[in-house]
Amino acid sequence: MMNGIFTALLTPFNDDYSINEKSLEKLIEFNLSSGVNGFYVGGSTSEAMLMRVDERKRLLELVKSIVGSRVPMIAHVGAISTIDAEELAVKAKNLGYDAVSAVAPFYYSFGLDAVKQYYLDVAKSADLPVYIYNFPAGNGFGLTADIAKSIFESDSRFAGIKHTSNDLFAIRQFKDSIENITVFNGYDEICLAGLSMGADGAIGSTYNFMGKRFVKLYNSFKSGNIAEAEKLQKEACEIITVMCKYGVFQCEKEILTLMGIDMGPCRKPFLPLSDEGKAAVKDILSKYEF
Ligand code: MN9
Repeated sequence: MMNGIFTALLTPFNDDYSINEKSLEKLIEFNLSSGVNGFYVGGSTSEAMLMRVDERKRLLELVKSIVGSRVPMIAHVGAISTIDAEELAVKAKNLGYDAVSAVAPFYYSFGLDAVKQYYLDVAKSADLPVYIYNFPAGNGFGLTADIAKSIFESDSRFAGIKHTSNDLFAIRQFKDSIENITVFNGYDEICLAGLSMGADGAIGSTYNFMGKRFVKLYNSFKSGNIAEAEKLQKEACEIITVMCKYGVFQCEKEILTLMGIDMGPCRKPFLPLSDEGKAAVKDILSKYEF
């Protein structure tokens, strides 16, 4: 069973938007030294939806070759097209990933039966534990405990859910209606709340530079030091509030670049960080310790 803090890994790009392999290695080593418990590779944070399938496969390959077997790794393989998701799932399996995850197919407002079939196809192709990526704000499909239960009953490979939603009650319902399920909290700004509703861990983008803080928060929560966990969450929320204002991924890349890991730009149509955003990031770096 997986648990703890998993970094949803960013993808450093060169100025021509190709993957910056040197920075990727630095970013991974920095995260491992921060004590994170695993990596979620090729998800929203990696800008996977702005990459071609061959680039997504290359990213999975690069990350696995750098990390090896040091921590568990989940490959996100979700795509609008089942064929693409299956191809990525096979790649993840062949590379030795521990599990796959997939966002529901989007854009065409697929019906529930189509979504279920997509998940079954992904599970069969991957032949690995599958984590459903529930991200209703991003793709319009909201997973309920009833739907999750019917998917989990259809194939024993379903292992968990990455729950990127503010519906905290749903975490409790997933945990209580499906035996042995692993639930990861998805919004870092409510990490502690998610843990207190039964989440086994958290997967998030801000852990790229705040891994140490959230590992400490997780350990504090587990050992019953709630005051410490609340303090860590409160400060993280102050930081994330600023990031949400100027662009979460752009701010994360800027912070890490200032910390010495050249992260480059986000892919278009993401806009570059504004001058005001850059100043706000500098201010964050001067106020908090990472
Ligand atoms: O992977 C991330 N979700 C998305 C999880 O980016 C959609 C979160 O870590 C958020 O970036 C973060 C800021 O809202 O909580």
